[in-house]
Formats: sequence, structure tokens, C-alpha cells
Amino acid sequence: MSGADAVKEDRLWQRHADMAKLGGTPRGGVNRQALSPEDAAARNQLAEWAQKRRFATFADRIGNLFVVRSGKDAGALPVLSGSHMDSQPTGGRFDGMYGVLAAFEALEALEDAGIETKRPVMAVAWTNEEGSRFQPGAMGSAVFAGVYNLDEMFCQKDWKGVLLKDALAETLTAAPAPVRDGAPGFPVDSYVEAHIEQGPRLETERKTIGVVTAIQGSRRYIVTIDGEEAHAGTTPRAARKDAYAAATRIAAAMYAATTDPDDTLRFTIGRVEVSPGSPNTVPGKAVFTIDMRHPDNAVLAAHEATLEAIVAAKAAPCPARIERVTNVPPTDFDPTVIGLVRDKARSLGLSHMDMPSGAGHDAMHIAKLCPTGMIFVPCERGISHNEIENATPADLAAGAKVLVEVLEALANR
Ligand code: HGY
Ligand code: MN
Ligand code: MN
Repeated sequence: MSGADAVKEDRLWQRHADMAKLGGTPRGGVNRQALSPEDAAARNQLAEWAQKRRFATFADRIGNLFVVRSGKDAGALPVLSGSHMDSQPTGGRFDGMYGVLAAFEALEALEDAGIETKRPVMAVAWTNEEGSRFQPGAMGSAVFAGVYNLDEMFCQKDWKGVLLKDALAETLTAAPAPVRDGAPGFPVDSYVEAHIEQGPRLETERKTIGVVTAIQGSRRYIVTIDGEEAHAGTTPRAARKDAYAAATRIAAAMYAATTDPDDTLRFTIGRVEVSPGSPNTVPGKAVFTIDMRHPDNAVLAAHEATLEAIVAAKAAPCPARIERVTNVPPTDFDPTVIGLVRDKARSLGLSHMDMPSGAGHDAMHIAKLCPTGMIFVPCERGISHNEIENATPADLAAGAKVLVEVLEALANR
């Protein structure tokens, strides 16, 4: 029996349903933000399934959670596969979770098929990929890859001022796993991540498998505007330092400046905070986030200069600053892994197409460590970061079949 033959569509689908209960929302989505009690529950659920299959589990000091299927050569560099279990506040049940469960399904399929591999194969759930509670996102994989410093990440705070270090300690207490000491990260042979596409191309082009070739570059910023609180009834406009009025001027200019004719640049202001938030007090402070993406790093750099110029030109009379929080250059995946994904999709008789990723993934950091690639499956109408995100059991299983075949090939080379 091949690994692909041993993939069980119903088992994989049921695991998604089980996980979707952890942080499930009334609209059928999930709110399982990083290092929340819901995140801890998902970690415990994965560890419980691993234990039943006698797969060892361990965590590293940023909380990345690993499930291990041993290989014949314990000293050989492991092959890794996974994604993230944390979600957006109004997230879907497949974003990230599919990659973790497809990796776990691959371990089970190898086990059920009695297939021994030379290398260990590990499933991994990376900590805080979404970056919606704690910035920066893709944190666990970036610390693992040595891109971000562990101690600096420990000092990050969420929007309510909670320290990441404290939230992580609480999570690892609620979801205990043997923790490997030392700086996160160890040598890896290769990494493959399965994920829903989070866009409409596979569905539109009626393809089951996306052979992912690259991920576009992404940068995140925080704009802070300091005004002056004043009485809404007595303060003339000429005397005001209205932080929100400045924010709207800056935002309007930024939207105009990032409207490109071919609609390739992605510019999003996702979170705005105005304080003190009273209807009859002129806002003394405004803070908003920027998420900007493009396949070409030079375009991102040019637009970054434009954003900085807009803040300088439009903020008066309020002092304002723009700070870059993340800068992840475009990622090109490894030709060998890309070729394996394409060949295995073809030999399984699955329609497939090469495509870049518009969304960011943990693979963008792990690609700095080892040969890396991704497998996409369709999601309904390309909708994601939305509670109505949906996929089909057959497509999820198809992706897992390609994944297990690719992992077996990598683990035996
Ligand atoms: O933002 C992203 O691209 C990812 O879905 N977290
Ligand atoms: Mn994701
Ligand atoms: Mn996401």
C-alpha cells in the first residue's frame, strides 16, 4: 500500500471538525488567536492524537510544537511538514490548521501503510503565524529560522499590553509538552507546507493542486499620531490637534498612492485605534496598522518611501511616526521540492498548476534553512480570513496524498 492509498479522507475531515470546536464561532469559523486558551486546547488535542499513535511530541522555547515519526536513521536530518493552528479573530477552520492536520495525516498514512523512511518525518505547528494578536506574524517559524531574536519576541505585547512571554508560559502550562532547551531551531533536511490557497485561482481554473513556486514580499508598519485631547464643543478647528483628522488625511493619501493600474500592490489598513474614544473629546491619539505586499521588493521599497513622505507631509499639526514592524522579502521555493510536488500530483492523476502565493506562510522563513515548497488546495470562492472559509473533504485529502508522497520521497533520498 502506498502512503497516498493510506490517506483517509473521513479521518482528515473529522479532525478538522474536532479542531473547529476549539475557538469555534457561531458563524462556523474560529477565533483561536495565538497563545490563547483556545490555542492551548488545539495543542492538547494534537498531542493527544499523537500519543494515541505513539508519536513523540516536543516543543521549543517559542512554543513551536513538533510530532515525530522516527526514521531508520535517527541521526539523519528530519523532513518537516506543518503550518499553524492560531487563527484570525474571525478566521476560518482551514487556514493553517489544514497544513498541520495534513502533515499529521501523512504521518498516520506512512504508519498505516507500514512504510519505513530513512529520515525522521515531523509534523509541526508553528507558534503565532497570523500575527493578529502579537506582532510580528510567522513568529515561531522566524525564530526557528534565526530571523527574529527569541528574547525580543518575549518582550512583544498584544493590543491589551499582555507580554508574549507571559502568554507563552500560560499556554505551555495549559498544554504541557517536553520543551527542548536552548535557542529554537535545528538542522532540517527539507520542509513542505500544505495550505488552502486563500485565493480563487485553483477553483476558477478547475485545478485540484497548486504547485507553489514563490511567496510575494510583505511589509507591515504601525503609524502613530499624537494629537491633543480637547473639548469637542469649545475648541475651534484652528486650535485643534485632532489625531484622527490627521490619520484620515494620511490614510486617504496612502490609498491614493498605492492604487496601481494593474492591481498588483496590496495595501491594507486593518486595525485603527483612536483614543480616548469619547464622542465629545477631540482624539489625542490615533494608531493604525499597514500591511503592504508585492512580488517585487523594489516596488515595496519605493512605496515605503512614499508612505514615509505622506506621514511627514500630512500629519501637521500633529507629530506622527511610521515604524516598520516586518519586512519579509519575496521567497522563491526550491526547484527540487517544486518538481516533486508537480510529479506526485501528476502520478496521482490530480489536475495541478504552478502558481505563486499571495498570502504569507511559515514556509517563507523555513525556506532560508532548507529546500522548501508548498502544496495548495482550493478554497470556496477563494475566501479566507473570514468565518465562511470553506473547502471540500476530497480536495483536502488530495493535498494530503500529494504531501505524503512528497515527504516519503524526501525522507528516503
Ligand atoms: O497574512 C497572511 O498572509 C497569512 O494568512 N497570515
Ligand atoms: Mn495561514
Ligand atoms: Mn492566515
